[in-house]
Amino acid sequence: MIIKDIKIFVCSPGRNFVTVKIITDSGIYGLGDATLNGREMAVSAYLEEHVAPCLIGRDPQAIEDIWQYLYRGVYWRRGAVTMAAIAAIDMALWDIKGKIAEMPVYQLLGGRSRKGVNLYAHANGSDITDTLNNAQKLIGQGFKALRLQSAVPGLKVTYGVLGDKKDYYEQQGDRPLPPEEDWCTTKYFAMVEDLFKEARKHLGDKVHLLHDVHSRLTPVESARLGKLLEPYNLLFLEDASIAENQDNYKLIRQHTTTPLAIGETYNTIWDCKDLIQNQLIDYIRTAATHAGGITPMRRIADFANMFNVRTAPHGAPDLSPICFSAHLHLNTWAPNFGIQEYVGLGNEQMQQIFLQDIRVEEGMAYVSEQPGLGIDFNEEAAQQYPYKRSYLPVSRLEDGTLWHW
Ligand code: EZ4
Ligand code: CO
Repeated sequence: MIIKDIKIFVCSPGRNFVTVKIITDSGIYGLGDATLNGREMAVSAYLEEHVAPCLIGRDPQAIEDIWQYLYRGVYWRRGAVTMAAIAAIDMALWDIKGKIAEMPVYQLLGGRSRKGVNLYAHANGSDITDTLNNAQKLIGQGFKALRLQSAVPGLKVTYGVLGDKKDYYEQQGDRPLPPEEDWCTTKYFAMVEDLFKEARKHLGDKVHLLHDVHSRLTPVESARLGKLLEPYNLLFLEDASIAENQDNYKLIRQHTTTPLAIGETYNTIWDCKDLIQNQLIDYIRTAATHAGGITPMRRIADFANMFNVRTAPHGAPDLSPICFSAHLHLNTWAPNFGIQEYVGLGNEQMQQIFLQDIRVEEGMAYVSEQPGLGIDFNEEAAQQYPYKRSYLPVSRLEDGTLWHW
């Protein structure tokens, strides 16, 4: 069997997705997600111009060799664009291997470790009451873990609080440019403790609560936040501070027992290495699409397992349902899986394009039992929603200083 063709699709059913289809001479094909929010066309060009020509004629079953060929072989290692491209190829090859073996991918990884995949859903609100009302609705739907985000009084917009925007940072008009948001740590601290105090009062002790700081705090501020939130027993505090300097987390860790999670932007195991081996975090949040695919996600999970770190893959709306499927296979297998972020299975247009049979019940997701990843891609439907340029926002302090988004 050889790789006969590789097609790259960029479609925009409400937001942009980059999808790879690897077609073999046997007729079996595989699908992968290469979406890099706000930089979609860079990955698409990388795949089209630099990756696809090298893979035509190769054995699609040599997943490991192809991964090494695209990573080690290229000299220019790592980086978001490169790793998203490798990720999509890797996912598509696992999909193909599963179809050849007539097994779902989780079986190829080592089989089932649990009956289903625990999810956490997002409860966002324009104020604390609104957030808690939304949380109650999700609890009513059966969710047992919730990420709480609430608008910060005095700021124009707050990360994670969508208002009427259903697709997060969807298309920004005819001449899109990155929206500008503002940030003030003092105003945030005035809100955030009350959010969790009220949450425990109204939602009780049983529900798992999580919170995403989106890297807005300095390490010492994160340490203070972790201490402040200890009484409310979070499942984890996500992206409290940036960890380009992984030592930042030593400072945070010294001061708080609130469990820490990070990793949604990480591209390789090297980005996680110090955090994991020094046991500075509790959950590693790498995504298959941004960390190079299923092959390295498996290595990160095994490495993390040695240091009591559990996996909690990123599950934002800019990861396509193909990535979500890949995560369900990884999560069904990984002995140290923790929890999966979940924002639904996509809008109506997405459900016409990405065809899958994932079941979500009582706050758990159940992986497809179809061979491979168990997801299909409707090319005709995708063509109806062509790419539209779109950007993530940038964030500034109130004096205009550019800040972490
Ligand atoms: O801002 O995926 O936990 N989820 C997140 C996301 C990220 C987006 C960036 O593209 O932090 O919403
Ligand atoms: Co996040």
